[in-house]
Amino acid sequence: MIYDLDGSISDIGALNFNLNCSNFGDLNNDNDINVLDIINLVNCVLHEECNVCSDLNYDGIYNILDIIDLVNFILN
Ligand SMILES: [Ca+2]
Ligand SMILES: [Ca+2]
Repeated sequence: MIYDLDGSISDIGALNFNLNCSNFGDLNNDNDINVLDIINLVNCVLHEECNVCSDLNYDGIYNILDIIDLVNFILN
């Protein structure tokens, strides 16, 4: 299932561009972008419980590509 930030469930197939995702890549909201956020993203992808801010490449899908984007962002 995919949830919006407010806990509601997104319509399947709906692209949800949420401009409130101010902390790009900071998925656990601790104001730091590090390996913990990667773990957070991996878990949400595996369990299909990602919120809209986890779609780092804005393609509407939560998968390995978003994880790669986050890893690259941290390494850079
Ligand atoms: Ca974080
Ligand atoms: Ca994506």
